[in-house]
Formats: sequence, C-alpha cells, structure tokens
Amino acid sequence: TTEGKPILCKAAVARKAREPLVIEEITVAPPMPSEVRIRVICSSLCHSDITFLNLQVPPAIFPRILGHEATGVVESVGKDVTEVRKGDVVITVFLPECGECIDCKSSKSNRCSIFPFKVSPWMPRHGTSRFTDKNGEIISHFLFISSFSEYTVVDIANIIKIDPEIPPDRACLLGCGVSTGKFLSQLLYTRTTFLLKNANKYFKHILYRVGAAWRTAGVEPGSTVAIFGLGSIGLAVAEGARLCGATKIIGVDVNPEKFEIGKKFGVTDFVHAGECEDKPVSQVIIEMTGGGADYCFECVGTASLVHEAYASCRKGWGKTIVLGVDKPGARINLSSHEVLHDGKCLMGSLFGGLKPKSHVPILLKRYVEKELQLDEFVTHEVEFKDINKAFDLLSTGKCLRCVIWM
Ligand code: CXF
Ligand code: ZN
Repeated sequence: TTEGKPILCKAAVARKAREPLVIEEITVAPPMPSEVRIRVICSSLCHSDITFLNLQVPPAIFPRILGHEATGVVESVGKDVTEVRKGDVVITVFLPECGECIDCKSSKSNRCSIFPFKVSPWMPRHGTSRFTDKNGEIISHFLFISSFSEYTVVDIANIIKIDPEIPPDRACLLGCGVSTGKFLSQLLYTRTTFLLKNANKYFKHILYRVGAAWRTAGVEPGSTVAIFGLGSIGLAVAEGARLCGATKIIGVDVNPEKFEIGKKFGVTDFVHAGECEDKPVSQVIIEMTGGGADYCFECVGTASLVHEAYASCRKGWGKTIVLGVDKPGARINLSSHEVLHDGKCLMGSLFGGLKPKSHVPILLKRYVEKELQLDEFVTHEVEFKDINKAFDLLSTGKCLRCVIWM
C-alpha cells in the first residue's frame, strides 16, 4: 500500500510562461489532516488553465501543476476525513465549501468565508505544497486542485463524492466551466420542488420552468438574452436561458461556426463580432431587441467586452453578468454618469453562484435523467502524454471541452 507514503508519479509541469507543459516525475506527499490524495482518472481543460500558463508578470508562479476539472479515485485520506474513503470516486471543484461557516449556511452565498477563494500556490487549509520535483524543489498548486498529475492532493472542501456509474469524462466538466454556465437551469430546479407536489407530470414541467425564471437571475419566459462568447460557459448559459423560456437568445462570437453548435443549446440568433459593418456589437443588439437585451452574459474573459455587454442591455432594468475570466488586474472602464443614467445592473458570478457541494449533485442528477446536456461539451479527448495538444485546441477555439485521460 502507498498509504502514508510519498508517491512517485508523472505530472505535466508548467515550468515557464507560454511554454508547453513538461511531463516529468514528481513526488506527491501524503494528505495532511482534512485532505485527500486521489488518483486522477481524467481531467478537462478550462480556459483559466491557459490564462494562468500565459501570465508573465506577478501573480504568475512557476513551476506549477495546472488543471482543475477532474474525476479521480481516492487513494488515501488524511486525519479527520470522514466524508470519503479509499476507493470512492470524486470530482474536484475549485470553489471550496466548508459547509460550516455563516456564508456556507446562507442560501444567498456560494463564497465560503473559512476558505475564501483565491488563486493561491498552496493548499487552502495548511498553506503548503504537496508536490516536489526530482531535485526536491517545491512545485505550486493551482486553484487548490492541480489535476494534470497522475496523483494529486485536494482538500475535502474541494471534493464531491459521485456515483461511480457516472462517466468520469462527463462528471469532471462540472468542476468549473460548465457548472458556471449552468446556473440558470440549476436555480430553476431548486425553486420548483415544493411548488409542484401534486401537479401532474406535464404541468410540473411548465411550472418548473416558470418558477425558476421568476425567482432567480430573473430570466423570465419571453425575455431576451445576449451571450458574448460561445465556448463551454456561453453554451451552458444558452441552455439555461432556453429552459427559462427566453425567446430570443443571441450568441455573439468572432467565429461564425459557433452558430451551428449554438443552435443545439438554444441560441436563436447570431452576431458575428468583427463583421458588423462598423457598428459596435452593442448597437446591433440594441436594434435586434428593440432597445437592448434583458440579460447579457460575458463569457469570454475580456474586460472590454464587459463594457460592450453592459452597453447591450436594456436601460432601466437590464442585467449584465460577468462569468468570463480575464487576466488578474484587468479593469472595466465605466463612466459614473453612464452607470447613474442607465439604471442597469452589473454583477459577477463565481461558479455561477452555485454552492458546489449542494448544487453540483443536482446538476449530475439532471444529467443522468437526460434533462441537462453534458455530452455535447466534449468535442475532443487526448492521452495524458499529448496534453499540450489540448492547450492548442482550446486556445485556438477549436474545441469546447477536451478531456485528458491519465
Ligand atoms: C477561475 C475563477 C476566477 C479566477 C481564476 C479562476 N476559476 C476557474 O477557472
Ligand atoms: Zn476553470
């Protein structure tokens, strides 16, 4: 048994900014109290992995093991771990949920205050690394997960036990990007349970959509939605908006091929950014919606696009939601008068506002019941040794999710 001992294994190490990952032998220390060591089965690539590989100035940190959307098997557990045991199948989530603090207990928040989210090089609870290279040098963690390694150590606050029957290459998607976009449909679900006890099946379905829309981000039937960026997050948002009954779901992307795939998720109209005859995209959307979309979602991770999304939403009640991840420090430039006069709402949403431990299992259940799409996000898969191909595919926009098999 390897329990309590260091494990020698292979990991893809980010050694230098903008350079391919290097597969090398590393040592993974045993888990400390409340931590779990897992054997990674597979891991999907999220755009944040690329963003942080490409960082050349602080908070850039190298060497580092990237990767944060993973499915794995528990190899051993640290002291005080009762939630999972050796052999359990788990997925990782970058957002911690301790379940005990005032924020975890509140239904209004997904921001644990005991383990506040940050992009740290260390483990959340003990503030140290479990990885060393063959020269004994410390390797940094990423988003508390670091799944581009055959073995990794993750805090129990970042782990969700799943049904081992669920395909690992689908479950892993829910650790970050796809869940972030799915929040509309998730909220939809929680709203309905009590409303519908006695309704028949068909009626249930209708109310279930209506109730959700009414309660949450407020995407009501008949509303208009504009989605900037049709990657995994944007497409997941489109599906949520469709379930909420939005009638016009405008997808905006620089790649016109995204319209075809977008239709499968609910996109009804397409704006080809960069080809709008000198008109800003916001102007085009204002014309298409007779004054601005009710809900705009920035799903690219470009600060200037947040401004464009904000400008595209309707004065008086429009709501813009930032889901994309720009480089740390990127600024949004809004004039105080524009904000004052417009009367719009601008909000950010980490992990789509989902509470990882409570809500991800609901998303998984809905996937199993064929109510939510996951299969359609996986457009590519590669073996671990070819991990750099996944980076090429995603950074050139050729894939949605690429699964890396260990
Ligand atoms: C993101 C969330 C915002 C900071 C960087 C990482 N999460 C996952 O991709
Ligand atoms: Zn991510």
